[in-house]
Amino acid sequence: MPIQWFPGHMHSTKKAITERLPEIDVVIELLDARLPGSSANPLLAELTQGKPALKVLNKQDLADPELTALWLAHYQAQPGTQALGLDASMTAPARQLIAACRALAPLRGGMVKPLRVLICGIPNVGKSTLINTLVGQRATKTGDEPGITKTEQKLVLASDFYLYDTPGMLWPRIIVEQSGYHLAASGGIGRNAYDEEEVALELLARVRQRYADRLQARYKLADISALADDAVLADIGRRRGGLRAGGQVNLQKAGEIAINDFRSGAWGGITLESPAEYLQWLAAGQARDAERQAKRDARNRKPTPQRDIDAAARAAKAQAPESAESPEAPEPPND
Ligand SMILES: Nc1nc2c(ncn2[C@@H]2O[C@H](COP(=O)(O)OP(=O)(O)OP(=O)(O)O)[C@@H](O)[C@H]2O)c(=O)[nH]1
Ligand SMILES: [Mg+2]
Repeated sequence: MPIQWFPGHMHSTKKAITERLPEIDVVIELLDARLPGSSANPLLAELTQGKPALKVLNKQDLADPELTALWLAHYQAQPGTQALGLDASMTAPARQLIAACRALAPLRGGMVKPLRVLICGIPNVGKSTLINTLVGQRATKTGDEPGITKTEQKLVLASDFYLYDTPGMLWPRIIVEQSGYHLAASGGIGRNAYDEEEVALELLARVRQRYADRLQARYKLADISALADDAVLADIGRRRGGLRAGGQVNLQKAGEIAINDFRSGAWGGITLESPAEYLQWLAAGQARDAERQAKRDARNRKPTPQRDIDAAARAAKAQAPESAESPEAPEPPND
């Protein structure tokens, strides 16, 4: 079952963004540079369609620079799309966004027509951190868990430049299974919506494909290429004190350790997906989804069982007036 997380406050966020959008000049969508495809919210794409937009691959300090370059090239190649990588806590690069927004809405500016910029993206991606960096003070609350910002907030960057911080939003049905795992591993999904051991196993399976050497170095493991994922997780638990009384490995604890190490960058800069991989998963997810939908439609079209037809006929007969029981069909009228 893919991981899903669309709690009630995200419905309110969707409504708030929909209501705010008509007066927005530029949309900045923050993506997580470690999982750009999986962190791109299709619901936001739908809502903000047609608005001048900037894609920011945030947390690039935690991502693999080579893959970040591939993703930026992927987005830049799309018509009308501008993308850049960022570490939201760094002031100078963040301030480049101000000029980029002004360039996207050249007719706005000045006290009468202030530029209005909406910052949106998945939970915990760094929206509020970026706003604080831009405004130059802790104007909005941040924190290392999803769901810190609860309601939309307007911040004044300059007398003619407004920023709107929004609560993180996901989408009601995540059809790419890998995306659910990547979102959970990176901290975009509430802790109650996934199992740490399962997510850590998926994370290790993914990470070892490109970065097995990093895992080996971090946990002082011998060559892991012949080990199954759960054996690698057990080794991590053993190395890092994820043991139960009696010395048995606590895989849940080992899972937490692995996820936290990934999130804090202890494995070095890691990106979980390339553009080509993500597009492949998306196509497979869409095909599976279409198949499921076709099956559901076929079930709904199932022929009515004979006993139901007979019952309906009996009921109709019981209700019909006497004359309708005449065996002779009425003559068609002559014209
Ligand atoms: N390493 C790194 N950490 C970042 C970056 N941007 C944000 N963070 C951290 O990510 C966590 C989440 O940041 P927030 O700014 O609260 O994220 P948000 O998108 O506003 O989250 P919600 O309000 O919950 O949707 C915090 O611990 C930040 O310090 C970045 O570019 N690099
Ligand atoms: Mg926030």
